[in-house]
Amino acid sequence: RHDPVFAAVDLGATSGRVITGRVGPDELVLTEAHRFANTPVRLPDGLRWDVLALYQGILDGLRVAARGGPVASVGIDTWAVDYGLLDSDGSLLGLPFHYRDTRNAAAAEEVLAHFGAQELYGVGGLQHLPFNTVFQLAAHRSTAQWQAARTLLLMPDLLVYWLTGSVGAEVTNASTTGLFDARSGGWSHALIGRLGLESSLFPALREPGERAGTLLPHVAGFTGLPADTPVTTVASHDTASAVAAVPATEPGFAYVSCGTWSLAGLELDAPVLTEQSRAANFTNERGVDGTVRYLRNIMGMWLLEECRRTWERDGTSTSLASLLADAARARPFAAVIDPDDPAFLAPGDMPSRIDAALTRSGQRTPDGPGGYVRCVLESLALAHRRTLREAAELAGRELTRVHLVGGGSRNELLCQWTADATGLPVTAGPAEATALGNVLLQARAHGLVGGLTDMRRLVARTQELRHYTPRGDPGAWDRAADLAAVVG
Ligand code: LFR
Repeated sequence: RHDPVFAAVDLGATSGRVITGRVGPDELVLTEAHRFANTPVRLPDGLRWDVLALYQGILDGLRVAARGGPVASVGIDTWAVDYGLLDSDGSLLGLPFHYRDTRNAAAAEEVLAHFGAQELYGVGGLQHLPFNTVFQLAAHRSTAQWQAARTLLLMPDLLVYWLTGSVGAEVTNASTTGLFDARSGGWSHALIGRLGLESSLFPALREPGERAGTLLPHVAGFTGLPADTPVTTVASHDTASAVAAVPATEPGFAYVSCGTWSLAGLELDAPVLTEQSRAANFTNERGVDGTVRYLRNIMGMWLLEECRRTWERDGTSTSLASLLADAARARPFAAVIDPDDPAFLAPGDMPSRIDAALTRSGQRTPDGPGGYVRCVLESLALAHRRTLREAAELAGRELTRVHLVGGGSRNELLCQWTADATGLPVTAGPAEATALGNVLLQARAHGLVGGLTDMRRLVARTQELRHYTPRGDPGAWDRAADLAAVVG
């Protein structure tokens, strides 16, 4: 008898995957069934997600998974904040906007002019990011689509709806909208009303572990999965899934979930909604089992990936391995940027924007790709340090270790420099934390694992982790941190 297999659908900003995970008392093995590109499309009215291509990629992936043997259940996670609107027939109205669409900045300003940042923070407890759903809705409201909209579904909920016909709002992702009450763990109908939105747009909440539904007949037919295959609600916000799979075995840990974004912070029992926390721009997103993901979004590997996209376009494409080797040889602390400069948010030529930021702050621009990569990675390590120290202070915690999970954990320079900059030991891995979290939440719903502690122990026992201890000259990082504070 084999241990059961779960299918995790994990959509990221640049690609989507269907991964199967086999779970047993001492087993946690992932296999990639299918990977497909996620290519946003710029239309005259904005940057959109090609949600039909994503959905077809999911169906194709589930078909591959089904050929491999029985699948006990399916779970979906994606990035946060973005949504589709359904009309009264349940049809999708237009293509969901991409959170990097530039229309949001003005809308955010408008909302803040009417509702103080304090009021919003006091309820939702979110870091101010121009793409928080609450701001996107303000931009959307002037459209014809809006008039017809009856239901708002966040990306994973929309895909679950297409697979099952069942409508709901998963809590970890709902907590990124700005319309969710960080204290009560429910929609804030008071705030929704104050903003002039209809409460009926927002479906009933679902907790990770609940069964969302079973496959619609045509989905079962296409994929070859039995029609009674359950779609299980997981922590549908990818970051929440990743945090659930942090292989921490002791308290006092901090985490950095590092992919397109670096999400750096702590797991808490209750939100921190103080004025200091708001001013420091920390978010209180919902984690599994009512935990709070107290963290800050840092721009992350986006900066590096967007540099590489620019170089590729210009025909100077180089492998990641050789770029990292060049970065390792480049001069330390030659240039520091604030990764969270809003100028870096939109897609486009990243090296030029880094040049502009460096010139503005009176620094010299790098003279080759290795220099840019070094600048980005050192700046990210400094941002990890700043963020984790502030989080610990605001939450009144002592930190003993940093767990760096996600694709960025494969980047040895970033891991070592995060250890050096923070002065804390770094445990790196698993790179597939999000998919593991997705699989584990399904396995738990099927009675195969216990609570968070249990899930994390299983990850720690079964996944390959690397350990980094701080080395080098701490004074050099202190001086670089002083410089970063000035350029930020
Ligand atoms: C990471 C992530 C972040 C969220 C950003 C935009 O993939 O989900 O947590 O802030 O994407 O949705």
